[in-house]
Amino acid sequence: MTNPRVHEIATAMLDAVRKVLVQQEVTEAEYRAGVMYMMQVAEAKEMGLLCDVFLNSTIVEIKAAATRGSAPAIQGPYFKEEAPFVDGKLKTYDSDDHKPLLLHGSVKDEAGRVVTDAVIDIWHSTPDGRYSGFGGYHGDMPVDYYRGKVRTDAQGRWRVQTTLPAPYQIPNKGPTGALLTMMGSHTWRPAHVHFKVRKDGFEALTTQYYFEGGEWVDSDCCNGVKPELVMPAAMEQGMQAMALDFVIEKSRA
Ligand code: MBD
Ligand code: FE
Repeated sequence: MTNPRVHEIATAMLDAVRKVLVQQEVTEAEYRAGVMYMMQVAEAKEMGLLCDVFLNSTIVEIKAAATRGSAPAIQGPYFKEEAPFVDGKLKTYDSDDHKPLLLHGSVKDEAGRVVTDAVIDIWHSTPDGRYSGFGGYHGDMPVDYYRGKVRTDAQGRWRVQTTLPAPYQIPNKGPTGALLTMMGSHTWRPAHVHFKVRKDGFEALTTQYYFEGGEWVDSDCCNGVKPELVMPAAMEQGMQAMALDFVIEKSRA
């Protein structure tokens, strides 16, 4: 069955790729190497990573241009829908060498009205740059570590304690890291915390925040940093803290 949207986008993408093949006079050997590369990406289970490293920021730009809510950011490949609700604290390993991080704030709509019962997914890497629930390079951390869901209260406020994430390196033994390196890029992302804010009747907000002065903030290999997403260091109750007031917009039906 014809799907008009897929037809239009897939045709346009193929036209764009063909144009490059012709322009660069790509040889049969180069073409075969490229096909092999894509097979290696699939084999390494890095299709999601590869796409998000190079293309997620463009999708975010499209979305950002149309939103009246908080700045969206790249989701990346490590979101897990099945992350559990948590009571004020994400599960982390005591054996990890880490510093506490307090995250809190509010959720409001475009008119400044409090949004109660919004669900916020929060996820980030371990201090050594791994995500739970993915296996392989990331180890066998259960999916309830370093991620969780919280709800906004009757005042639209939310709060969770966790540990400070560190810069994240794209697995540099894998094909995505290899391509970045061949393209002259490093393979690092600045330390960041991911958020997804959802409430029935509202557009989902997917974003992430960075730490001012953090390593790689000025040269994220995923092009995911915008000034609005870089938070100054703040201390609260003896902990590093980030205060984030999210604005979500009503669904455009
Ligand atoms: C990440 O942790 C991430 O957030 C993105 C966008 C890509 C790769 C790794
Ligand atoms: Fe990430």
